[in-house]
Amino acid sequence: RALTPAVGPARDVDGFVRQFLRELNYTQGVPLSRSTLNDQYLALARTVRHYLMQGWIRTGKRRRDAGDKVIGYLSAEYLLGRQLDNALLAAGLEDIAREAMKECGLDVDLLRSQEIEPGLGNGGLGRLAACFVDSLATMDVSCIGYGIRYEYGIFKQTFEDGRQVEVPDSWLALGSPWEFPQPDRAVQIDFGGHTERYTGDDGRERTRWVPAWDVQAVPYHLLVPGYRNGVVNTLRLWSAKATNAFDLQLFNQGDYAEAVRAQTFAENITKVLYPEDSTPQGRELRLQQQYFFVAASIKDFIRHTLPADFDLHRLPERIAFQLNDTHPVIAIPELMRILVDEHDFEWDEAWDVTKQCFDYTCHTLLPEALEVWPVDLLGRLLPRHLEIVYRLNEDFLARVREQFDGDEVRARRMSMVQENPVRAIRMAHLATVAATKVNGVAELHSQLLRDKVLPDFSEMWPDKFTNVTNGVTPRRFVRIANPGMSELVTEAIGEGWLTDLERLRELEPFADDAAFRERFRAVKAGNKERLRQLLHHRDGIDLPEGHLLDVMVKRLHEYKRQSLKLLHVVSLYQRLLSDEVDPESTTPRTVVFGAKAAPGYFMAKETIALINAVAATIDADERVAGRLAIAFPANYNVTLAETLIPAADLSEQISLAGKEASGTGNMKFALNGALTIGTDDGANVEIRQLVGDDNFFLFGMTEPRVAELQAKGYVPGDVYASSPRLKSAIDFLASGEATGGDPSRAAAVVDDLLSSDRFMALADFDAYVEAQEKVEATYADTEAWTRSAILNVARSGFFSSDRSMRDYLDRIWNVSARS
Ligand code: 26Q
Repeated sequence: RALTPAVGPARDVDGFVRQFLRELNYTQGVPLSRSTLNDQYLALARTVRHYLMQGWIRTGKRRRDAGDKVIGYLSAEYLLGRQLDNALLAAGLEDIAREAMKECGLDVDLLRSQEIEPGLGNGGLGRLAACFVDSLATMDVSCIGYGIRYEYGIFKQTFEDGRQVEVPDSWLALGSPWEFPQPDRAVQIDFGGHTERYTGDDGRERTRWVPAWDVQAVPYHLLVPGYRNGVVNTLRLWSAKATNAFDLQLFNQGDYAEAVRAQTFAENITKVLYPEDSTPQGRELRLQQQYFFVAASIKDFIRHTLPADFDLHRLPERIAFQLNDTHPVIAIPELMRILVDEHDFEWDEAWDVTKQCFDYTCHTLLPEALEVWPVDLLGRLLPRHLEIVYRLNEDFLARVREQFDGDEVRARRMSMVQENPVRAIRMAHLATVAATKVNGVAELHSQLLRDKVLPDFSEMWPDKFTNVTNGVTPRRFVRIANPGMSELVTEAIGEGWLTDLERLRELEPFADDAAFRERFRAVKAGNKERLRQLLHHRDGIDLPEGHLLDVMVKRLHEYKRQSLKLLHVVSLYQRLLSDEVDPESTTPRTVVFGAKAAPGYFMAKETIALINAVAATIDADERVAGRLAIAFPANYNVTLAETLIPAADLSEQISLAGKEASGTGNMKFALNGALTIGTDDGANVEIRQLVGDDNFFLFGMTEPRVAELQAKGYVPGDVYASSPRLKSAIDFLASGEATGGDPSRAAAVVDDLLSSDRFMALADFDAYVEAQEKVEATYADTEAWTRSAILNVARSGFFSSDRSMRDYLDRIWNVSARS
């Protein structure tokens, strides 16, 4: 009998039904007639999983046999979104599954909507990681995504009296059909204790780490299927488990409860995702998470993925670890420790290997977002790693002094150790020194990274720095999210564009085809209808029909300037209430907000409450009914994005220039035929260059202008005093007229804008309103608008994450794709 991997169920409706019923009966343990929707969803998910297993087994074998270099993507976050839709698409089983469910008297769409998305990330960075692993599988590149299996992902947002209330997201509660636990491949992770010097058998002075406690890291693997290519890569997510189920000492002393408590302590490490994405607090548990998952990943790679007795001097031939921001940077001293302390490498030899194994991607420009770890904390948790970082820093600073004539000021600036306000390790400096390549995530960001964030480093190593502009996966964000448009595109230009997105260019001539424009509009109208249905059922929100749909969805942060959008809404409201304009002459508009605030971020939470209060006021005001509406559905997530983005007409990308590293939502909107109103920031710059100025509403200060204004001293009160429209909007807000007569609702946000306005929303207000007037004028010309929308789609193929991955392969990993 040939011991080949299982072939999976037959790829027809019959085979699918059979497997589905088997899953329902034997795994869920219920007959169809007694099964709940959740039973049916789980059985369906497991059925689809069956079809992927052969691909997973074969892919693994092929990669091991070939000894391929692996991309080890190290990311604390993967914001995956629902798995079933993507698995069905990748496996080419959508039609079969639909038919099969129908034969069972079930509705595949209803079952799909049962899935709770694994929200194992905060926002852009986590979603980017999910897009990247999708693209690498589709391009048949060997990649293992390493991360954390948080028991609770990003919180579920609810509103109480318009204020954000966080509810834990128990995505595992109803069963997790997509993961495979591998408890037999658990590894031990050490923490705490102290270090000791000793003399080895060979007479050499050595160091050993004597840890104080440890936990087990249990891997769970998830499938990452390529698009219709039979490739299935792996995501390895680590879960913490107590090493000894019971502390026997305590147990024997009769303190059973204390013994169990110790277990809980260890298992806390992967309990919850930190819901912060911009001003990280130096929390001990967060550092534990970071070390926990990178130490487990490196150990696992060396022990289980590399052949036994592999010569670690050749490690860089087999792995390129990509550091997704600084969150996994503790991997650098960890690899040094393994090579020097456990494998007897000389220091310089170990450093040479380590440097070749890491590349670093920076995702921010905000100084407060750069991670630093206080040395007392690091020393307590990872004493050996702190020593290693100190030694690396000494060597590094010696080089700096040598190269720059003992320039002490420069050495202090570049040091991996910050002295004030507390002694702490600058993770970005450590990453930059170690990495072979350092990249930013959009052209402008990479430029600013070189010139402003890490100028000394780019002077020292100009070739180390590069750019890779972000991208998004067209499988999820075009094909799954927008089936109507996908079909239309295929009809127009044929198949193949989904894995070669630049081919969307072939749509350009269709922008001038009136019949095509008509159909394109019909698709958009259908998408809006789908959104109306969803918001009605999901949130009890009834969107008006026939409005310009103006969408701002992203994390709530001052630099992204939701407050600027809100001021514009208030100004529109005022215009409708004034006698100066005939309401009938204005463009009916619905503004949709979606945003989660970090739970401890006061101003962000105040902004949410204010938006909700203004929305309620406008909603209750008969005078503007049919002309202006604000909707703020709670709990914006990947799943909502998939329905919201394809329905949008206008994409709001209005961060202060120089603050948004890239943005990726901006790309999703353009690819779905929304026009962008945006600042010269992040990837907006490249979107505008590609789609053309005529098809993009640019406004606001450029980054150099922002820097200039900052330097000369920005006074928001002066802007307020000199712009009548702005003054009027702010006064209106402050008076409580936009918040149901309650001025206290607006106080915190208004006070902040008038007194500090760190992100210069007021300075860009007039330009923003003018650009919005251009939006209205263009929207009034339906054909011109549709033409622009089509051109946005046709010219945004560059923003496929397949292209991003090709750039990483060429510029950073020196690996080639098979397709
Ligand atoms: C770090 C330490 C402790 C706690 C939290 C964090 C933390 C977690 C998440 C810090 C930052 C993040 C996420 C950052 C992020 O999403 N950045 C975004 O990355 C996108 C992908 O490159 C860009 O498009 C966005 O511009 C950028 O804001």
